[in-house]
Amino acid sequence: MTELRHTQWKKTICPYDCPTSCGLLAETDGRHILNIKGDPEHPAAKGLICRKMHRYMDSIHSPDRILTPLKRTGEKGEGKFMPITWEAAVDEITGRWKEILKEEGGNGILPFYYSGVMSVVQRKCGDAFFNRMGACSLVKTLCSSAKGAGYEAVMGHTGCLDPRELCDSDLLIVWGSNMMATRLQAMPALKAARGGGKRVVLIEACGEDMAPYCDQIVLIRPGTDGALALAMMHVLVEEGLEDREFLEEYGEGFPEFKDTLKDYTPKWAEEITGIPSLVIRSLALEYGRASRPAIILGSGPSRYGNGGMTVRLITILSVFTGAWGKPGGGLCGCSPTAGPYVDDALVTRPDFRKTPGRKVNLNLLGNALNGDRNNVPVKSLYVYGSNPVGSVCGQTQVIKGLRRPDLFTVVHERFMTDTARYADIILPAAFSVEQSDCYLAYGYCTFGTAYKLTEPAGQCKSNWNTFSILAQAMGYEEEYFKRSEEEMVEKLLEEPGPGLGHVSGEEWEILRKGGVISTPFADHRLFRTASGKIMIVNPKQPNPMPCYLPAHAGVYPLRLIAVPSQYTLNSIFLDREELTAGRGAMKLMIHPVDADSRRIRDGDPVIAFNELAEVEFTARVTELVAPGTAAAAGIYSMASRGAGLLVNALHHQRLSDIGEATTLNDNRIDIRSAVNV
Ligand SMILES: Nc1nc2c(c(=O)[nH]1)N[C@H]1C(S)=C(S)[C@@H](COP(=O)(O)OP(=O)(O)OC[C@H]3O[C@@H](n4cnc5c(=O)[nH]c(N)nc54)[C@H](O)[C@@H]3O)O[C@H]1N2
Ligand SMILES: Nc1nc2c(c(=O)[nH]1)N[C@H]1C(S)=C(S)[C@@H](COP(=O)(O)OP(=O)(O)OC[C@H]3O[C@@H](n4cnc5c(=O)[nH]c(N)nc54)[C@H](O)[C@@H]3O)O[C@H]1N2
Ligand code: SF4
Ligand SMILES: [Mo]
Repeated sequence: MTELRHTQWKKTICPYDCPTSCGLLAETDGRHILNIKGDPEHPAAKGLICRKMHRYMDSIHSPDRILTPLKRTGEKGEGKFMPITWEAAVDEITGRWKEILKEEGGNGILPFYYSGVMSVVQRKCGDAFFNRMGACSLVKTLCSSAKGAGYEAVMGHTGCLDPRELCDSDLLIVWGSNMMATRLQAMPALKAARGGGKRVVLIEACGEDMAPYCDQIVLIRPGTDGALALAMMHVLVEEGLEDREFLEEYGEGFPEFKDTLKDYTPKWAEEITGIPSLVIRSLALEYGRASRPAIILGSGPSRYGNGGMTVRLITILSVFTGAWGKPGGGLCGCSPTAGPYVDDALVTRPDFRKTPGRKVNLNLLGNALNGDRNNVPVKSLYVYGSNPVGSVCGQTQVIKGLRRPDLFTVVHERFMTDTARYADIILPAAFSVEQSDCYLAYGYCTFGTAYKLTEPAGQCKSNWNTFSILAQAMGYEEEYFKRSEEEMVEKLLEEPGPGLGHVSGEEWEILRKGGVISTPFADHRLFRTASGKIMIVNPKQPNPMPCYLPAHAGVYPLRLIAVPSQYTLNSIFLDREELTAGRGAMKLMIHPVDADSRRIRDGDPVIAFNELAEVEFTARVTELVAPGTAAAAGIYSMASRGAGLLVNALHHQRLSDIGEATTLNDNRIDIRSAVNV
């Protein structure tokens, strides 16, 4: 007789780095997660989840999961380890740190995390520990901080459109976002708009995934979107389609800015962007004649040396016809909420830091590990919620640093990632369903809590619990380190931020039990800047007058960009064979003109090269990538490619104009065929 298992469906939240933070329902018997589906009660996703998360339980119960602390027995990078106890691991880690602190002070120790888990407590709690230690202070700008800085330079803290408002838009411009991969839950709005006779225009450097869902595809030379935005505004002014009253009443510096626009003709922009001037003109006219146009802005165009300025210009374009404040009009894809939901400082505890600490930008990890003009190399690296070998620019420098025999590396991980292979000690990490937390969706006005559903597998521990025992071994006495993660979540809810100002008793009950609530959309005419006005000209910026800045230059002919894959999320989901098989080999998309001139055919092995490295790909020849562009989809694992380098070996360690952000789309390469080589 088979034993009947008593199971229940419980609410939880997807922990990954997506704008939606989808609600999930997990079927559990209290020990295992048996099934996953979308939570139809989630206010934004409404039950729609991506293919990656349908079988989340396969990742949670994967035979490849790391279940005990491990100590390295082979060479760094070789991937040979033996199990040890938590006690031995913690003794060794804190013993080494105490020595380093005595010899070098906190500047010898570098904490490193980014987007593995996108919650409040588990993601950010390490800041409190390393603030207390006085370790290096990590500048966390691996994703979209140039976009954030560019938007803020114009709109301050004004909330942009929540995608649920797009149902009212009368023209949709998808600008540098592969929504099929990264904003799936906003796709129904796009489809409904087209069904209702509205047009959807795509402005992309690589339109492979989105082309079937758009009426017009405008392929643009990477890093030149600022020129397009300026030329569109030139046409709007020429045709009297700008909303002068709105711009003069709510904007600062419009007359001066308008005077600069006369030079930015469509012909001028054609030279820079590769878009025919007639197309620029007709796009501007269509935009100017719409009453409630929405620009859905992705982060792609911001990951350049001119990325902050590009976003400033697109943001100014979004206010130019007075669309903001009309239902569905304006900009979507920046920050939609009307104020923080929780007080991050309760988790990160900046007050624990007694000395400022050496600032290390995580995009410059290679320099931090190898030393540069201003700094000696760090002595210890602690990585959690990140896989920098695959995700950070300058891969060969990162690996060179990680190979240093005198670098003491600890990686808190769930799987044997390319980074974990270089660790001296690996600590086993918990999955989201094995820990408690709160999550704010960065693309929607929603906030939620998710409580532990099962005990962590094996000896895995959450980030919070790991830092608690490390703190104890370091002798840190603060009450903070003695709290449980549930108590921390409770404290955040007890002292909410302004974004939770309107929450009803019923909604508090949802948050206390675990679930997601929706908060009111921002008032898009309440300009939350210092002056209360839109900063068309911003005297605090390095270039107060918005203008065209070129991206980083390079001697090689093709512009290399990174595009997301629908099968993976950065380097997450590499444990799932059905997803990695669906994604296929590491491919580089190029236009037929660039393929033909190099005698490369679709499916050929090719070598991409520049001054930094040579990396092997499979060519995908497509007219849906802009001529002169090479697009690499997704992050792969070196281990699965026979230790071959990844695309980020071709990326320079350079920062954006504002926001100190990654410029991973701003690199030049050439390609040669590897057939018969
Ligand atoms: N399936 C899946 N989902 C994801 C991710 C993933 O890897 N896979 N990543 C997650 C993360 S970390 C993030 S930050 C978000 C990102 O989500 P979004 O911010 O919406 O950005 P992406 O969809 O990554 O799309 C960037 C697009 O910019 C295009 N692009 C690059 N350079 C330029 C340019 O100069 N001009 C123009 N017009 N387009 C350009 C690229 O071709 C790409 O399609 O998605 C998240 N969701
Ligand atoms: N070539 C290329 N480079 C990119 C991108 C790209 O598209 N192409 N995307 C860029 C972007 S937008 C981003 S945001 C970054 C992301 O870069 P990273 O932050 O490095 O993200 P991932 O590569 O997904 O690695 C996250 C790791 O965290 C682990 N993890 C998950 N949950 C937990 C947890 O609770 N605790 C601990 N300790 N670990 C956990 C996962 O197993 C995974 O190995 O990469 C950037 N780099
Ligand atoms: S990975 Fe993104 S789209 Fe998929 S369920 Fe999670 S939040 Fe939603
Ligand atoms: Mo990101």
